[in-house]
Amino acid sequence: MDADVKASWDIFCCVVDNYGDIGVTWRLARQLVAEHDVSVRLWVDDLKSFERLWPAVQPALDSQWQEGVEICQWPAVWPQVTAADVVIEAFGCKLPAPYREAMAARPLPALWLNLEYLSAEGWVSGCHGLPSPQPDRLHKYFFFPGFAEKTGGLLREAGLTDRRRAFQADPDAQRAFLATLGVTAVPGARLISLFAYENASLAEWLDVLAADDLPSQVLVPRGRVLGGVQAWLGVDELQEGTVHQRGALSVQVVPFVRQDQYDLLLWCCDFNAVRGEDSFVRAQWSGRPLLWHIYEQEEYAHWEKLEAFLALYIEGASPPAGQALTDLWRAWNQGKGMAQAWRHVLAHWDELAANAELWCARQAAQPDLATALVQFYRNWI
Ligand code: TRH
Repeated sequence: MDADVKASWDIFCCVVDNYGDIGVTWRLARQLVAEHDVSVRLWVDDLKSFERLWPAVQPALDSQWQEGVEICQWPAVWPQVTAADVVIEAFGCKLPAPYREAMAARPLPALWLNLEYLSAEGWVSGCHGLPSPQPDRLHKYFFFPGFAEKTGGLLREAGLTDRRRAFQADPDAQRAFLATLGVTAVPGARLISLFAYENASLAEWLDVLAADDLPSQVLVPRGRVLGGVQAWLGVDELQEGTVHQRGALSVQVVPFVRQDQYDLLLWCCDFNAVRGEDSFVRAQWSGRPLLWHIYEQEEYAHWEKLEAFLALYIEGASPPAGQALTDLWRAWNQGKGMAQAWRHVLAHWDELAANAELWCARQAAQPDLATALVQFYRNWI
């Protein structure tokens, strides 16, 4: 290949539900363009969901440029397009048959990567990078993000940790950002962000926060957990900007912000409740303790993922602190036992905060996912 010609990448994203599929693929697309000098086309079947995370996106357009990425509406009838050098089929979405033919028809067939969901389970290291034989002359491989050395790693933009630390050391920058959300931090309060699915444990957690000696301030981005928060507060419809006080707890709904601004929210908070895949990873990069509401799967398959991650995550903590966090995550995902679990977490707060920073540093020492993908392609050609 001519060294002056940029490699072309096509990323295919089918939005199954919520924002994780588009959240991950958009983050990856942006990073490939910004840091790896490749040209990227992102095919998305639901631009309305995309617009939530990136309001500059115009859902009515078939094709548009954002952040140097060509964004294309995944059309019902596939047009004739040239296949890219590297094709990412995100989360097993099915490539259009004519596009597959175009991939095979290239002089050098395209490299086809199935980017899988994130899991900390041990088998991931063994499956990462394995070929998936195809009937035509196409080369397809499984590409697994992950936390261990022999996986594809995590999405992490260059300089992320430094930027995050600088922001966390700058109270003015934090104050200014929170003000854009209509938030004034309560002095001395634990600042908590709450992004979750509907959760049966929510009321118990809010009860214990309200009854605590220390004040807590919970910020709730607009989303699925809102119904539970409204029910707990006894309010019909929560308005952004209104602060609701119950005992030691103040609750405020905040807007669902652009993806890069959500990072700033996570960085401002002392504790982040997150969900799915992408917010879960971003909370880890915040260097602060987190609570994961895992995406529920059939036959309780998510439970092994939860336990596998926890086992790795608490490795650097003392057994009692690790157990406290484990109990909290189990309670949150099982719908019971939050009050006691939260009290135990509070008793180990400083250690869990240190562990969060340690974990972040350990993960940041590994190659990031975009770099690993580029390297995989270089090794393959
Ligand atoms: O939205 P999620 O629950 O997404 C998913 C999908 O449901 C997917 O099908 C499933 O398989 C996967 O979870 C495990 O959670 P996630 O992955 O955290 O995606 C949320 C995205 O929204 C993430 O990119 C961060 C972004 N976001 C913002 O941009 N602004 C905000 O204010 C908030 C709260 C989130």
